[in-house]
Amino acid sequence: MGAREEMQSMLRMMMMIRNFEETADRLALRGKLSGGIHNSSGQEAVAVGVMSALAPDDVIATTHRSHHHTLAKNFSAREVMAELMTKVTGVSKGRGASMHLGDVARGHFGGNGIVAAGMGIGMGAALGIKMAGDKKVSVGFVGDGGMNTGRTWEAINMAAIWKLPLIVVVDNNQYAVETFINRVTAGGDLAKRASGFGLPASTIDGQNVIEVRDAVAAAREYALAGNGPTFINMLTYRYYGHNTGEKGQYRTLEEIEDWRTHRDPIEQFAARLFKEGLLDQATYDEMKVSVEAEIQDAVEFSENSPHPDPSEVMLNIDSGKLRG
Ligand SMILES: Cc1ncc(C[n+]2csc(CCOP(=O)(O)OP(=O)(O)O)c2C)c(N)n1
Ligand SMILES: [Mg+2]
Repeated sequence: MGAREEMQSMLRMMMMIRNFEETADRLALRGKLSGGIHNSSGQEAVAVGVMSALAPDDVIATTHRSHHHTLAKNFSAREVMAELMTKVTGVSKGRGASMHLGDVARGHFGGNGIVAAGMGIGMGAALGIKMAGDKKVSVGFVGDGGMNTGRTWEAINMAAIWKLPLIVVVDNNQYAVETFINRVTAGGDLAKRASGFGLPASTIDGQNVIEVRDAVAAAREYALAGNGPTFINMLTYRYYGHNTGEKGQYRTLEEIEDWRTHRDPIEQFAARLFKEGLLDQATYDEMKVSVEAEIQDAVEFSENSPHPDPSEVMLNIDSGKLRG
């Protein structure tokens, strides 16, 4: 893929994620999904930047807010939307819904309703990779809220002493439900805290998709060379409430507007591509149209798909096949 094509595909993926999330949230409010969602709008550059630096075989383990990671890992809008509607055509055959979708066979070790549990799973996957002698890495996503929970640091400690190929990505949208991170973080500096475990640790602009991609690419090289884990705190922001319908009375409208206007990851990246001659208006307009069509198709596909047969509810799922 040439540079122009690669950049445009990263931009389009971020646009697709935004449209997907806003559409899914609206559907949830109209009672069309099985429950609500945790909308990742505003955090697209973290997901797309990370996945752009990974190889298809690399694995991820994520959180309750996982659609952006999942779509960026090349799961289709159709199968993610179908999963939100708990349909058999979904990523997890309609068993996982929004918070527990995943497919181990495709390197996705799942979303997780337990804050920071995905980090432990990501560390376990990294241990598995090391024991098998595979040349790949595991990314453990965790939110800022997960930074103040013990299991995160247990996992980081183990990854550090065993030099596991783990990249810890803090999808730091600065709020844990209604709690602003600075109010609950002793010492203030997460990267400094992580560096106490003896691993490279940094804080970067999570709204800059290229900065994210480059930081993860470096961490990946470091891990593949046998040096162990890296910790990257990515500063980002969520535009909507914690979950569907949550009103966000703990922050000001000005704060949200400021991020949307000055630090939107999609608009910043599009402006950069325009400036560098890698994008023209006609192409950008056409991307918006094709993204809208893709999401509308995903909704229609999902609405027309069946729910799993109730007789299969107690069966296990094994690499896409149902067995007793
Ligand atoms: C162990 C545990 N404690 C509390 C909760 C309730 N809870 C769900 S999401 C959340 C906040 C998570 O914040 P963060 O890690 O920053 O992720 P974000 O929602 O911002 O993506 C909390 C406290 C939970 N699901 N699991
Ligand atoms: Mg958060």
